[in-house]
Amino acid sequence: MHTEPTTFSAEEYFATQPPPSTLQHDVEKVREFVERQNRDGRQVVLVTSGGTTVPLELNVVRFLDNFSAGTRGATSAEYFLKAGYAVIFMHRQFSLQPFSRHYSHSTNPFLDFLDIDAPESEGATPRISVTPNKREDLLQVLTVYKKVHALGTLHTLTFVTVNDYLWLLRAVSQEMAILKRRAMFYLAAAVSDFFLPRQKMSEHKIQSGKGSLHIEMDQVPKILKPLVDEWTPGGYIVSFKLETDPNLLLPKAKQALDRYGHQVVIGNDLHRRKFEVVFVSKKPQPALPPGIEQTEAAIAHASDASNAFSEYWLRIDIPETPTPGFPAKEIEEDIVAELVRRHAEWIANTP
Ligand code: PAZ
Repeated sequence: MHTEPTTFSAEEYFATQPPPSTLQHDVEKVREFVERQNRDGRQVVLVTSGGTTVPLELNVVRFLDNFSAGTRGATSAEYFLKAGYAVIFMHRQFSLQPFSRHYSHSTNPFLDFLDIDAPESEGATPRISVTPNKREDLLQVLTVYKKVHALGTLHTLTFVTVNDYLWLLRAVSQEMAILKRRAMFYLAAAVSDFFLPRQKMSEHKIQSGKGSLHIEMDQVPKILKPLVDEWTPGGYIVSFKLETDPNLLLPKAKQALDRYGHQVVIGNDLHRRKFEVVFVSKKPQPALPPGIEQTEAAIAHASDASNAFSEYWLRIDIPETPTPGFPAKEIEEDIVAELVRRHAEWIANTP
């Protein structure tokens, strides 16, 4: 049976797609966290990280996935914590997380840096110690990790499907509205653009007997618009744009800013993302004195793309021999430093 694809508005989406079963519980925990950070006067950043899935069946065996290991989000979360922000880390289940990311099972397995020391006397229990050349790195990570735990400035949440992600994003951003300008949104997750509405999903595993598989997906609603306008109108919103064609990076970033009216788009090319990103934002247009009409020249000036947008390229050198788990320099350190500076300036200058 062929059914026409539907274009969902955000409202229609939430009216027709069911919330994840853990939503209520997750929101209560986020509320407690946000209220505590608000009382303590901290800036809070929501970091989204990892890719969303799109299940093809209700009893899900197969799904489409979006590319992202979670490196950008997990690394950035650490730098935000170091900068004094409280972090809500909303990530794809089992993707990289702050701190433990240094000991990923595939690139730096933790069992490889533990030694078994010979027991001091016969019958004594052998002790475990950290390999001497790994101690300094571990001590540094562990020290910050323990400090963050003692302060209670990191809260983690997980999603798997794009539906989980959308429901959580809406609920968390609504909770963060009380923070007003002190809330930042750092949307680094790779979110599917297409999905299969529940009503069109097969209940059981799709059978292969019919030959080739044809799936028509609907477009995921553009949620940046309600995020900016309704869910958290006071927040500082940074979205990411991933492209594989470098010629599309700037036009797509500018299009997103025009459409959604948020503060920054960070553009990154798939193959260059670890050492090069571009910050795109709208240039503030000079205010006209009261009573003076916009002249045609002023309007033309503002709508000329070269005057309307600012581009700031951030690049780092790539080390020739990176240390697993501990690269010499991470571009996220500079991304976060630049955003922390811009956020502070924006808070100071926005009435
Ligand atoms: O998680 P990762 O470090 O492997 O990749 C990060 C990224 C490329 C997914 C992120 O920087 C990004 O661009 N996120 C937005 C993707 C999008 O355009 O939907």
